[in-house]
Amino acid sequence: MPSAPIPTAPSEPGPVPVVVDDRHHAHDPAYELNGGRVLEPRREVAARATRIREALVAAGHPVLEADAHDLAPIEAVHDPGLIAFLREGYDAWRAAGGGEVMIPDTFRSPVWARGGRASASPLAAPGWWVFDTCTPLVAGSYLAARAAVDIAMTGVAALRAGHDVVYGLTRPPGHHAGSDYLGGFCLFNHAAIAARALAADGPVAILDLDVHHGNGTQDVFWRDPQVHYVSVHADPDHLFPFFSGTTDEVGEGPGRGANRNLPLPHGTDDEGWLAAVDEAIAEVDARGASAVVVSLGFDAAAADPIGSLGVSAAGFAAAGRRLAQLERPTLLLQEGGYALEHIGGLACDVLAGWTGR
Ligand code: SP5
Ligand code: ZN
Repeated sequence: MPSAPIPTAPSEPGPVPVVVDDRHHAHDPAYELNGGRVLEPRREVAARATRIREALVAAGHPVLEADAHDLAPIEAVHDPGLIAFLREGYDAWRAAGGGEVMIPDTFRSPVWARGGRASASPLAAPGWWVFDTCTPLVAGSYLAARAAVDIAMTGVAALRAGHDVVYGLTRPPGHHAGSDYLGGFCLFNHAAIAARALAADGPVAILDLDVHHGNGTQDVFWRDPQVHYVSVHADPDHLFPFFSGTTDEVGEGPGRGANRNLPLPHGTDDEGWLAAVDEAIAEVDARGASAVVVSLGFDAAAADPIGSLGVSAAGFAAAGRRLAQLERPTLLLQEGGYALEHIGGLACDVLAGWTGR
């Protein structure tokens, strides 16, 4: 544990609404291709959300069902072609002879002339839109992706209605998805969608605590000064997404200076992680965000099977306390976290830290 004094409790401790939507169960591919191997079952499973929900309910937090939203907030972030691919690509792939689980076998590459050209073949579509083999798609993936966005947008509405903090139990995760690509277990980027919606009311910060760099969120707001992206993650020299997440990535044009990456060495524990979280929070505070979206992954935990850092339960509780100290309306959105026996407890720890219990 760090030697910093424990912050004072926020003014209104109490239960935190947890927004849920059971349609996430529709995204349940049998396997993924990970490290050149068939991984069955996958890491990113429905039980993740079930475990977190059960733990939060047991801790006394009330459940709020997500309201349906139209496509407008999704279209404010994602390319129409990507949306159409998620909605229709699987059926077209199957009709063209593709297998039960849609995983690309041919990827476009930026070194091809003009970045390659789109093919008319439905068998090529996943290789155009998806950047890895760990994000298999099935018939229900679109429904689940829409449900996660409904959760995030219901959270936005709850903040506007006056809640100071809301927990959106979004699954699948979103922060690796960019405007016109998806991957890293992520379909629609619900944190980016919520942040863009909130940006209509004033400047927004996205604080990304998932162990992986949120390359998709960074890309969405790369040139956007209205949404400040700050990420604490494992150094991409040793962890996915490998090709993004270094300190020299600061945004461009009007967005220059509104992107901040804080990569950490392999094995960083509570002390180093919380020091980076403090730095991230100080930067969010200094830029004067009127609302904060937290991309909340639990894969920085020492127990996580695919993470590389060593954060403890006490570390997550301390992060919750520090987030509350920002005293900004805050939407917590679930990203990663794969240690099924631990993630429910970690969610409770973050909220216990927030509410000072
Ligand atoms: C949202 C989120 O946490 N996405 C993470 C996606 C990680 N996908 C890549 C996993 C590659 C892991 N290979 C591991 C071999 C380990 N033993
Ligand atoms: Zn992650």
